[in-house]
Amino acid sequence: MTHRIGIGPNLRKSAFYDATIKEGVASFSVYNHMLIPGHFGNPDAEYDRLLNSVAMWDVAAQRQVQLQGADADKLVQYLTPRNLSSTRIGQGRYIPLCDYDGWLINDPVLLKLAEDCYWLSVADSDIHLWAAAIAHEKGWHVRITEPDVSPLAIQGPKAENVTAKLFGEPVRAMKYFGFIETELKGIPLVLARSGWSKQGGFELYLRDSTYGSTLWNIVKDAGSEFGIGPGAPNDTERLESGLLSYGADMRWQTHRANPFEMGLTSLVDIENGHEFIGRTALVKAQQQGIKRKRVGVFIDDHPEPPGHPVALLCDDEPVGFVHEFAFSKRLQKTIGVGLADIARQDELFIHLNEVRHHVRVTDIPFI
Ligand code: THG
Repeated sequence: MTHRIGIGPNLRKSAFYDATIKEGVASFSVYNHMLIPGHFGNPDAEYDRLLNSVAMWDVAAQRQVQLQGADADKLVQYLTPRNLSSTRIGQGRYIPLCDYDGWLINDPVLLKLAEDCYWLSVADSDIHLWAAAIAHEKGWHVRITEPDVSPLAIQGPKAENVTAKLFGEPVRAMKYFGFIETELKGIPLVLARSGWSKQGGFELYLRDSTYGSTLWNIVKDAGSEFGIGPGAPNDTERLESGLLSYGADMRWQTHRANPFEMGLTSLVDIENGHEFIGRTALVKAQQQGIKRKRVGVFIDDHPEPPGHPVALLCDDEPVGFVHEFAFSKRLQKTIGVGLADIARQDELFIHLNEVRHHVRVTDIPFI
């Protein structure tokens, strides 16, 4: 079944759009109202490339929400349950964001660029509106913008070689989630050791979208001796590695979850008492006991993924969801992630196209 989606002005184009078209992008998805490549025609080869050599991904749809001003630090700390007091300039942090009821609304990477300037590298929800409203209502001095910043990811075991060839040997010593403001042949960038895979790599945050194709080609040329090729955030690898995907694994509109349920308890700092949105609700949730848990699942047979969450059933009663699944080549099994009632994890099933598939719960990460 093939459908076509019209590309109109509501779908923003990435700075790397022209470059990915030239590379033969075969499918797009939509993330933060922007087109994001899904794959380039050979998902199997793209998975192998990520695991064995190096891939380059247009992740410009990971938009930056910039908080700038004298109260930027106050705002960012109020937005997240994670205590940020020890965060230094040049350090990235993975931070959950919750609403007032404790439900996750995003899980960005935070970059501290200056004492009064932060970027939230957001997942797929409109955090700029949320942050701006809160700042305004609080009367805090902080300006919220979406700057012209477009991340390009280099991921895989040879990503370090490519990045060292481009920026010099010292990048090999960069810490995980550390970043620097730099340039490449006059192109302004932030270079970070990060990315949405567990195969290692870097993200180049391009700071001027007019250089999109130029930067793409520079990375492609430097990477050719290491076998670089185009790719995209890889759902199979992320399931194997247990990385969270806001929008897939939880989404405020359709399937809410709190950070305890999603396995982010270590990022919720209730003990040291900083004030943050959702605190009261999370304290209460913790006192009442957490009843659901993020789980890995093995699914019998090799069903076709439906592209949306499916109910997990126990004695024909819904006891949770499977949010996403895929066939893992490394495990030779269909694996997935979901959220399930802690007390009901035996004899589970899902129904797909009127076929019943047995589901077995396991720990994540798979690999
Ligand atoms: N990089 C950048 N921005 C992003 C993402 C990214 N924005 C959207 C999305 N990804 C945000 N979500 C995540 C989810 C997981 C991770 C990063 C961003 C991640 N998690 C590691 C893990 O779970 O093992 C490390 C978490 C930690 O340090 O505690 O990397 O990928 N720029």
